[in-house]
Amino acid sequence: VQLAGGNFNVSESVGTVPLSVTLSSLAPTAVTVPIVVSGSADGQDYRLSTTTVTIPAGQTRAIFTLSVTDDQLDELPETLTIQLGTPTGGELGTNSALTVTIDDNDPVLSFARNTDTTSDENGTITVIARSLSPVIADLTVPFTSYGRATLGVDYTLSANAFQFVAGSSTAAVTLTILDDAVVESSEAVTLSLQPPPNTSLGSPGLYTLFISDNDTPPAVGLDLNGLVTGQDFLSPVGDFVEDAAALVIVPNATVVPPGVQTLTSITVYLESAPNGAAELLSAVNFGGATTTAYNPTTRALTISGGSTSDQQAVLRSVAYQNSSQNPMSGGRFITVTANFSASSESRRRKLNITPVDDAPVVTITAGSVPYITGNLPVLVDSGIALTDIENNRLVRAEVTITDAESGDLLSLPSPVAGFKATYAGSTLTITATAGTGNLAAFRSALSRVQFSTTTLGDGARSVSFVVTDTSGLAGVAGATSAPVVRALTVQSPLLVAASPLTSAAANESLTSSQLAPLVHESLARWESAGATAAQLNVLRAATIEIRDLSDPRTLALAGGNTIVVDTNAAGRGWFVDSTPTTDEEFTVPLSTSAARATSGPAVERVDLLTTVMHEFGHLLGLDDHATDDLLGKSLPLGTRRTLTAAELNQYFSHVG
Ligand SMILES: [Ca+2]
Ligand SMILES: [Ca+2]
Ligand SMILES: [Ca+2]
Ligand SMILES: [Ca+2]
Ligand SMILES: [Zn+2]
Repeated sequence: VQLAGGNFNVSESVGTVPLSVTLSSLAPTAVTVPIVVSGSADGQDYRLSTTTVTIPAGQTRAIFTLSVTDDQLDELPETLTIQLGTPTGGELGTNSALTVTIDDNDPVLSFARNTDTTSDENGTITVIARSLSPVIADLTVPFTSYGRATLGVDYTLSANAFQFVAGSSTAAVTLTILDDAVVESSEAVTLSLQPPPNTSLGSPGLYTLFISDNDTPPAVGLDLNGLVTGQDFLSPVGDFVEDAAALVIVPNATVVPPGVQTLTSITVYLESAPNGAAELLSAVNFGGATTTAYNPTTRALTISGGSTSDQQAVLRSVAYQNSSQNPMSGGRFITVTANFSASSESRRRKLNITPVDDAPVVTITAGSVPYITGNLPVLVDSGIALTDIENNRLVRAEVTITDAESGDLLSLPSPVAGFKATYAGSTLTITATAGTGNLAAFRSALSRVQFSTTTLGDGARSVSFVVTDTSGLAGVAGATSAPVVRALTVQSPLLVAASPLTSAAANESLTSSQLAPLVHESLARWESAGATAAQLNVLRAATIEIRDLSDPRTLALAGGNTIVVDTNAAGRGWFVDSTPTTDEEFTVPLSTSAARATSGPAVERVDLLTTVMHEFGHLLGLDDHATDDLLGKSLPLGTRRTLTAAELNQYFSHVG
């Protein structure tokens, strides 16, 4: 008795396998033999039809069956050794055992879905493969792809196989769809799983992705930016922002003559141009197509000549420009008309215009403003001008002394109706009490800004003006003007030379009747020294005030055509010469034009004649001198200085 056949392999899906026990020769009685099973497979993996095989008398073969269980577990191969036991009625042959290896057929592999459709020609799709049960070891499952969509042209794949990780039951591959500009029909790609050995293919084993084209064929007729409804103007093509480069209006326009017609010309028409000649259309000629220059009267340009595609190319280049610095905001409508041989089509587009706030401009008067320390405040620039292209209201003006000294002050004479002014840190800030003010009102306020200082010493100041507007645009901050600078020159007044105060003079107060003869004599002396008729007219027109100047050394000063003389010569007392035409009180000559008194009332007082003559020099445009002549910066007590013809010539040779 022995087994028929040797060792063999079966798949787990094989079902039932017949096995034979044979006799070497006919036996007179039935032969019975037991079957003993061993191996790694257990009762859950197979079933034998019997445990004892009986070969009836008169036969040499008996069949029993091995049924293999097809489970869904991913397993290693399992073995099953069938061993014949000791027979009854026969002897055991040489082939008494065989081994069956059960090869696993799991996992069962499939796609998670069998199809997807994209409505757009871009994006990525994650394709999932799955196994019915978790894989027991890392598993690579290749696939093939085919279809009208072309790998590398219409799509790419992240891998050419699904990689299952041990313990998992899904794996993914990313399919990336490539967008082209070709008008084409829907295309499909199909992936086909290729299960490796000892796995099996489930359902679905194929996955198909349908890729819809997103490129639309040009409509017949005129199409602006893919919108053929005639309502194109409802979606503005874009914003033209003030100062921007020309904006191309219909970069994707298409023109296709209907039927057998041909394209004659294309007209582009700007429906309104509230900014007049600042607004225009332009185009770039292409191929055989040319453009008439934009006509500001008809507000149109016409494209003609060349092929349809030439004219289409020119149409696509049409651009809108607005060079106004104060463009009217809102929309501009543009009509494009394609004139075909037997019909025409028009479409409208809309542009939005966005203005930009330009800063106001401050214009200052040329030249500098003279100021004598201690004098009344001087207007910094009564001729200041303000402009703003949008004529915006202003919120603020700032006037700053950029090189201020400690005694400096900027102010508005109070009150300037409608404005507040605060001087802090060398800056006078002027705001409208109503929050904003118009240009004219701010100009008026700025024209009244005045400067003064108590700081002695010749020098200069720079006064900077800036103003800020309101922009006039919701949510947009205003713009600030570029600073402009008005120059000031600051000069010291005539000072008394260092000297003690005279108590007797403290209560004196010069009168105009005392002053008048000395003014007359000053004029006569300038005339005799050679002043011109024009200069003498300036001096005759001068106003001479007597005022209590607060500085403890200031005797007098000149500004504009006014001379101010201190009431009591800075506390030293004036010497009012009762014989002004002669200098007999001053006996000691100091130079050809100066002398000192050594006795009499002139000695401890300041000479009023010298002081008036000095200030006359300023009215004629002369500056102080560092020397001890008539134009010297300070005047000692008891000293008279007059003027020679030679000195007058020398003074004006410097002035030029
Ligand atoms: Ca299995
Ligand atoms: Ca395409
Ligand atoms: Ca502007
Ligand atoms: Ca402005
Ligand atoms: Zn002076």
